[in-house]
Amino acid sequence: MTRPDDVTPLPLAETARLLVLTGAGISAESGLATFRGGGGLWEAEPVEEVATPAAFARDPARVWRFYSQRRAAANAVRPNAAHFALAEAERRMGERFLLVTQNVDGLHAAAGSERLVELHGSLWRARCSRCGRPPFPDRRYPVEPPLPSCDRCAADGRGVAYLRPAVVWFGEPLDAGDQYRVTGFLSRGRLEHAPLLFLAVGTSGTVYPAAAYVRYAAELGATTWLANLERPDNAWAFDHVVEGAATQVVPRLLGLDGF
Ligand code: BV8
Repeated sequence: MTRPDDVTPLPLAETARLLVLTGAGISAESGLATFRGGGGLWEAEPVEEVATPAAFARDPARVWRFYSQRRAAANAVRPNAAHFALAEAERRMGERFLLVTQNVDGLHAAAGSERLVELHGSLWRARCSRCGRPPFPDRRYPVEPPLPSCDRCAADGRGVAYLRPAVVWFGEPLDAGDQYRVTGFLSRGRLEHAPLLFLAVGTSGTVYPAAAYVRYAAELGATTWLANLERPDNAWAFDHVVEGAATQVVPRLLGLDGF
């Protein structure tokens, strides 16, 4: 276990490819609650009550109150030094860099990241709970009926279909295209015989399939790092574990301390 002051930069050789996976911990120093641990989101609202399709079918207003609270919280904060360092690393590495986030708060995009996969969707998009229309930008804060509904379903005479946050709930599949971007990036590294590095930041490694990416990367020959405030249950899966706050550790790992 490495301490923040002992952090040495990742060995980012000219041809190295870097995939970074982030979780709620990278947004903690911006002021957003994480999911697990003291004061976590899921303590206040049990997952099965607010982040499953059944919960939405049972009580859509309650689910919208939960997500409207999260939109309000995310709207009130800004990216931190760890978000900005990752955006700078992308600018320097280009297509040899890919950022994959489990977060739905929009802070990576706000920091300038573009080579970004929002694996679990985004707070800032909505979609219809019935028809297959693509997700679209939405910044409203519904908290009680009448809840926002799909104008296309109404126009097609299919009655009221509620809109829902365009996030991936438990029991829902991740977007196949997003998953392919992750596996394609990692396997291309092997084809090019380029050094492959995998860095996870601020995640407890409890939610799948994201929690399994470190093992997939290792099977492809990647060297793996975890930067986390505390040692999570899946720390054993990483070659290197750096214990510390993301704003202290991430810039140093990327060789961007004080950039
Ligand atoms: C699916 C979106 C299949 C909404 C979320 C095995 C294989 C496949 C699936 C499963 C499996 N086992 C179980 C499953 C089912 C399930 C699952 O993984 N359950 C878990 C609980 C066991 N997975 C699914 O349901 C997935 N779907 O598999 O579908 C399928 C296939 C075909 C057809 C039908 C179905 C969908 C999972 C996505 C769920 N949606 N979020 C929303 O955000 O509201 S998950 C939710 O958890 C968030 O996205 C969050 O990001 C994510 C993971 O949590 P973390 O980010 O890690 O956050 P956490 O609080 O846990 O940890 C934060 C860490 O940061 C801590 O360790 C802390 O120490 C650290 N930290 C704190 N401060 C700092 C810090 N670190 C650094 N600096 C700091 N300052």
